[in-house]
Amino acid sequence: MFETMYDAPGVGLAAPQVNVSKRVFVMDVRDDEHEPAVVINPKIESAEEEVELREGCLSVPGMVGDIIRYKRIVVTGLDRTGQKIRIEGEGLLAQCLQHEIDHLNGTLYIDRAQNLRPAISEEEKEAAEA
Ligand code: GNR
Ligand code: NI
Repeated sequence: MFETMYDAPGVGLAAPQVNVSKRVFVMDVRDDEHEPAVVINPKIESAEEEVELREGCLSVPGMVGDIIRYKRIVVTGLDRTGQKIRIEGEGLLAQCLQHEIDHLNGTLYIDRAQNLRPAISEEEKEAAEA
């Protein structure tokens, strides 16, 4: 399967997805504000405001669904050197943090998502509209 997160079109990857039973994940939302991060033993300190978001998962290829997530969250944990870190974020960052922490707890978005459906690629969408 994947050897690094960049082998797949993902923004995050949790250890259990690659058969490592440890509470650790990597994340790179690929925007200008946020550096890639390794987070060990993450803990959600606070979370606020629920929103329904479209979500997919590398462990459930080709599907998407709608799931209720918190809009903003604060997560603490350790970085790859064992230093304490605190990540505060919203948008895709907040969604990804919740998704990866779910993986560590054995939960997949499909356990809670509504309207689970095949993901349609941009090419397929264009073809359908043509
Ligand atoms: O690549 C991924 N995209 C994504 C999009 C919306 C919400 C969560 C994610 S995480 C996912 C990669 C993955 O499955 N990580 O566990
Ligand atoms: Ni996932």
